[in-house]
Amino acid sequence: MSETKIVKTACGICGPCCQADAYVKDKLLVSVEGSRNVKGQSGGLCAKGMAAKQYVYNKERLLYPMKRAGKKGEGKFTRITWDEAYDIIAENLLKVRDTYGARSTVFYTGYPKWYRPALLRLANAYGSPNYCTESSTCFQAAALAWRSIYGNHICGPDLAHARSVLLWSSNLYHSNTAMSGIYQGLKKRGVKIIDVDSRRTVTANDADIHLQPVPGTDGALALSMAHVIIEEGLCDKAFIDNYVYGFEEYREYAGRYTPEKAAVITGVDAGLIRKAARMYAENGPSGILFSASPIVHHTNGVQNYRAVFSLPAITGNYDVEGGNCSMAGITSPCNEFGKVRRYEKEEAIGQRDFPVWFDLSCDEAQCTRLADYIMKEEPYPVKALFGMGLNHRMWPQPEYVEQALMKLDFYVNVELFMSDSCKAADLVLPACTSYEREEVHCLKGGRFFFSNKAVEPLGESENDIEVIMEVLKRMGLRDEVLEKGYDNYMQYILEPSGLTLKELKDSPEGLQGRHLRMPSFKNYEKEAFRTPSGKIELKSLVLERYKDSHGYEGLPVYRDYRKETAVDRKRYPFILNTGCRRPQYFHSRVYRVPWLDALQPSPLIEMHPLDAEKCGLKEGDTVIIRSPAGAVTGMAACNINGDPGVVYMYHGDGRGDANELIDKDYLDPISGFPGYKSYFCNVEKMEEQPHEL
Ligand SMILES: Nc1nc2c(c(=O)[nH]1)N[C@H]1C(S)=C(S)[C@@H](COP(=O)(O)OP(=O)(O)OC[C@H]3O[C@@H](n4cnc5c(=O)[nH]c(N)nc54)[C@H](O)[C@@H]3O)O[C@H]1N2
Ligand SMILES: Nc1nc2c(c(=O)[nH]1)N[C@H]1C(S)=C(S)[C@@H](COP(=O)(O)OP(=O)(O)OC[C@H]3O[C@@H](n4cnc5c(=O)[nH]c(N)nc54)[C@H](O)[C@@H]3O)O[C@H]1N2
Ligand code: SF4
Ligand SMILES: [Mo]
Repeated sequence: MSETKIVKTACGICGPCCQADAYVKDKLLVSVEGSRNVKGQSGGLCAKGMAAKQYVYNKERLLYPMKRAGKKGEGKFTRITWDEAYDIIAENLLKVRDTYGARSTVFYTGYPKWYRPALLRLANAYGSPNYCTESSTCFQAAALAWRSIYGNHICGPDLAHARSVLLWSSNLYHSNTAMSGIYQGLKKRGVKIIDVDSRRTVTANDADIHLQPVPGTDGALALSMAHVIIEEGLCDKAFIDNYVYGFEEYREYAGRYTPEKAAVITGVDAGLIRKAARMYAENGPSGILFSASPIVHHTNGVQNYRAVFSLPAITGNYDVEGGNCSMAGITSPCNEFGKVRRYEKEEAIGQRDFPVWFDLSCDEAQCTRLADYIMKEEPYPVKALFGMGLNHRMWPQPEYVEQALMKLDFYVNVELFMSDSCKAADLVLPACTSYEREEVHCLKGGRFFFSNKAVEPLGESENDIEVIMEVLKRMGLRDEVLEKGYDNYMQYILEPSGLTLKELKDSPEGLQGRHLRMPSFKNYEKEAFRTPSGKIELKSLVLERYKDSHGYEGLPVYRDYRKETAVDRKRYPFILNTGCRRPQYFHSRVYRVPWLDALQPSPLIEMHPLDAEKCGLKEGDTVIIRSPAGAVTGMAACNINGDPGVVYMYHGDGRGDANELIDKDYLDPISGFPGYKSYFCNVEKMEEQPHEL
């Protein structure tokens, strides 16, 4: 019997990576807890993190490389060696490149973020413009909305100095454990909080003002706030005169959205809209805390967020202390993200459909329509897919995506688990968790942290970046960073900070980077905005380029999906909002974890009690939910969190997949993001086995 040792490591179950202490005995992980005294971390882990043991030692973990043995999709595999696996990959990917050209191979990753720059390097070395990620449905549309106005990377709020915070919209207690602590700090400091959320949440409960719009009507709400600010003379006239382009047309357009009109569209009381607008404009400096997803998961998502992001421009809350700033806090330079550019010499998939995505330099291709591109061979044949953490259930109509995956000449998925998406693959390769690898983390405030390997990788599972490095080598491709091995890769990340890997490894609590970048404000006084006009564009000249070809508008125009979608509302009376985060789940990945799965017996269909009564339902009933795209079963959960007329359901659950209800063509025409949060449905009690499921 050996002693229990504590290893300083990290939980990577949801991505941001909380520092964790792993208790290891006889080479096995026996328990985990959050590292104490870490800045910005409460000390505890969340429910998912606490279930780490069942995640690492899950019975669905992939342990060996495996090759398809049966028909595509049948799920039959035989074990092979890594050597054989690499040979198969090199042979197939080189064959596709020779026959169809490099662009016919897509390099794709799902939500996992930590190995992304290495995967991009591999795609570049191969010569494919098609480096794609799950960000074709997450964050990038918000970033695009911001960039179309200000021309730079999306700016977060300077929370340390803000007097008001406009939280539009994020349920921090459920989706961002680390931020929820900071949010509590704001409250203690007496910062005024306006939360815009279509439901009454724990986060909304702490706000001074809660605006509760009908999902997807946020653009109208933001325009009416702008209307109040302009009408009441609360805007920053000097800032607008000097730095803003298109203000007159914007003013005229926002003028049409009186709070009374917005109240009809959004369901928010006109008086409350006025109060919120005054608080944001008068109790400054004010920062907008935004989210990666709920506002842009609508068919008018980009324009709705553009309306929200226009507010700093008219109030001067841009790049000032306490506002939304290009650099609000201390950072340390590192080479982890954003230092490699995507290969752009060839047309990427998505480029014809969503040109602004590419003009505003999203460093990845837009792949929401990937299944269509594969099935229809448009704009050119896509024949191979090198996937890492690919989960087809994250997309609308997943069964169609699955069919497309099976049409490929060659599809490999590097995964932790034998997921449904692996079953469609020709080859599956086992990755390891954060507890089984070493990693350098760049943290907020210019800090770095080294997470140790707590236990040896299970079976023959491997660190994803080492897999990428070997694939590069086997294809005879060159990349100056990937060629030099994993230790060198970690040193490369650290290089700009002035730290060495050795000293970081020797500092279990982490280290402050030696080269720090200090906050800087009002950068616009020194350099022009990186927009076509050189100013902040309330009327976007980039969007206007595509007015005739794609119908894009330069102003943040509000369009109402309830009027514009051709759906029989008598048949589908409810708005369907899928994917609001639940604290115990993380997309598709932890349903297989018994402790977490036990918290919810089947997919919940959340409805207002008044709607449930109308449908003759009660809490706990087994129900069938239908949309024009499909039908799934679940369990009715009646609560007053949302308003009547809206049904909420989480996604990623193979037992009842919300994405089977979303039409694959129901997309925002600017960003390509699916309208996950405003489609249409009805709900019925399930009396007997449905025939058409
Ligand atoms: N209906 C609906 N659909 C949605 C959303 C919604 O709100 N509603 N949200 C969208 C958004 S915002 C996002 S971000 C996407 C997320 O969508 P996904 O990419 O599906 O996210 P996950 O299920 O977390 O992760 C994908 C896979 O990565 C694997 N994985 C985890 N860690 C590693 C690792 O270190 N290495 C490797 N190789 N694999 C790993 C997991 O086992 C999992 O199978 O879903 C989108 N889909
Ligand atoms: N536990 C857990 N945490 C997660 C994730 C997870 O799957 N599980 N996923 C991660 C990922 S990939 C992402 S993108 C983030 C997202 O994190 P959040 O931004 O917090 O995402 P949501 O919970 O989907 O939406 C936030 C709030 O927006 C409200 N909402 C929904 N639709 C609308 C709308 O149209 N208008 C307005 N005003 N409000 C609306 C919902 O009621 C919800 O309370 O979470 C991350 N964190
Ligand atoms: S928030 Fe939870 S799941 Fe995510 S890294 Fe931290 S402990 Fe792990
Ligand atoms: Mo996301």
